[in-house]
Amino acid sequence: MKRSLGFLVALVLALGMTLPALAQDATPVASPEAAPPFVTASALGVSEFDITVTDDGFDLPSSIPAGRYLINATINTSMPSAASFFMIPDGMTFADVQAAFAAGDETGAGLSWIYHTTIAGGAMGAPGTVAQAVIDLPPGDWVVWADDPGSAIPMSEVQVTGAMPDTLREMAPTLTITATSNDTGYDFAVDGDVVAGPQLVEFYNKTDQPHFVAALVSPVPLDDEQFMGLLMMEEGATPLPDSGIPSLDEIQFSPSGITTISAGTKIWAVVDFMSGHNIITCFVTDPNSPEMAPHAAEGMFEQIDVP
Ligand SMILES: [Cu+2]
Repeated sequence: MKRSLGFLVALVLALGMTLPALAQDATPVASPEAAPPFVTASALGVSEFDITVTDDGFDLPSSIPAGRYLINATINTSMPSAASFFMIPDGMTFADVQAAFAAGDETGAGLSWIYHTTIAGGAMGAPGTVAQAVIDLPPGDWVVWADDPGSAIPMSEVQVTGAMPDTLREMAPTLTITATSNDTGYDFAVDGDVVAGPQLVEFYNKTDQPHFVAALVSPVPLDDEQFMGLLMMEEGATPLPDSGIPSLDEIQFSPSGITTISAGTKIWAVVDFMSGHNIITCFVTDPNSPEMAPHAAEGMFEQIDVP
């Protein structure tokens, strides 16, 4: 069991923190038809800016006034991807950040600063879609990246200028997901009804570590023990017939979800849920766990049946 978990951790570190990377080996998800954006800046009462993501980089303004923004991220990459923001920590430069990721330290030691800097998050989605999220950008030097340490997409530097407005427009999400702490690690609390298709989801990180929300869809309902069994399974292994656990290639990894955000942060993301037996989870490594376990292995997952 230990060996399997170790394997999963190694896999997650090798492929990065987010599921779009894992999705390359999973059942392909049908490309959604290009749909009009689900929310508009005028309806939300916030400013907006556009980002285009390709395999070659991010196209966006190099300087942005501080504030709460709707970001419209056109995903023109070959794989599901994201455009997400984190602040360059004090004492580091953009070049230092690039060097830290390029070093690809498998222990994660060279990236420990990412646990302490402000991660505002961003929008993620499938190629050919416009991913949307509302984020807060206080002033500072920021990096836009694919929310994935293993991504080959070059990061960009963005200056956020001025000061945050005194008042920020309230959002009206139909679903709230809260990251919480408990004795064994982290968990999700889900408030509201999840529907198939796009919806505005508030994600509030009320813990002391960064988290994301990834959605997996299983062909059969899984209880907590079965999901843990799935997590521990070695790649290519066949689940025992009476375990009720599907094989990994029967699990669909949704290209839609919520990017990583730092402790204390809120984001409002348009999440396009697939119907079926969803499990939301987070694979960010817990550096305080003895085996560098991902939060999922500490119980950070929640079953949601979407009609
Ligand atoms: Cu997490």
